[in-house]
Amino acid sequence: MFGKRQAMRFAAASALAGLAGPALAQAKMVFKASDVHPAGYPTVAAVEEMGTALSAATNGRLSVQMYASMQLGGEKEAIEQAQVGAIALARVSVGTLGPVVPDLNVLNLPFLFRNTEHAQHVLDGAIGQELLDKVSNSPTANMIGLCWMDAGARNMYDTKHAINDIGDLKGLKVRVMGNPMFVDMMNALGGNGVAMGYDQVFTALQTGVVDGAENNPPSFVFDNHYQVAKFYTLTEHLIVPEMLAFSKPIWNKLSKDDQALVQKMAREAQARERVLWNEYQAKALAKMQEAGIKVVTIADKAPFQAAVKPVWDKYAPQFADVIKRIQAVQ
Ligand code: GTR
Repeated sequence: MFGKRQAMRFAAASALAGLAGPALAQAKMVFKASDVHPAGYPTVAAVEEMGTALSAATNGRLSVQMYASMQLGGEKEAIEQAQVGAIALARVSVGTLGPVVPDLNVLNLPFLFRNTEHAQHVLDGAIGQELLDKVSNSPTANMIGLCWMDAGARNMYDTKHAINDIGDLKGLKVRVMGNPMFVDMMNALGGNGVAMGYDQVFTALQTGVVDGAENNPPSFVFDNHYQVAKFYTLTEHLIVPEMLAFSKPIWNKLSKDDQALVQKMAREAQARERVLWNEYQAKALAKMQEAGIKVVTIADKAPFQAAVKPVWDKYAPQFADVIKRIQAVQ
């Protein structure tokens, strides 16, 4: 048994050990990273390159181990693992993050951005930083918002028939990301929204559990959904960015210098991902042509925009100020 004095000494020593955090942080650390996409996908490649750069800058003390292709589960799992410190880096969609940090849901409003360039300008500016900070400062998220990653615009696809106008969505069961906003959106568009993790989408399309889904061309092609869904319609109803989030429990073990280094390299990864994204988007579209996917262009999106009005009525008022600022960005 400890005497009282020994116990006090023990407590003091423990406190000192706590203060010695930065010294301990000089230890070698391997940051586990999770991504639902396969090797070569822009987000995967950008985070791997970030790891190589970190390793070079620290003589191998800090590095990244990428677990791609949903090896560690879907995005909900990635968030949970980052929250408890089981992984360091979760590259996830803001669609999945919205329920965790509700301030982000402004970005999940359909037809919020005029186009992908508009979204980039918003995310590269003050609003983008504020929203990253909302994650870092959230008392419950337990993550640091490091940077954004582009994901282009999302379009409808299905196994049944071409969607030439909004009426063609009627009755289609369409998978959406796990966020009630998207179920409401799909229902407002005339389909039946089914929320589901990304890890289940391919099988659900293949077995007919759903008739369709919606995503950007690189996800549609490089996650193989195009092998089962042959109709792709350029509705561009959502421009939802992705985030590279860092586990707060692991972040708190890093020295201030290492935190600054990780942050700087994440910014570089954001820029790099954008370049890779443009290349991959072009590759995906070419592969769709080759595979004989029927790509439908929607000349007039007005009926789609009008249909999602109930979604705006329900979710937009709480974001009125930031929406005004977003719309003002050129
Ligand atoms: C992709 C995105 C993933 C995931 C997926 C989905 O475009 O890159 O992060 O969110 O969509 O639909 O769940």
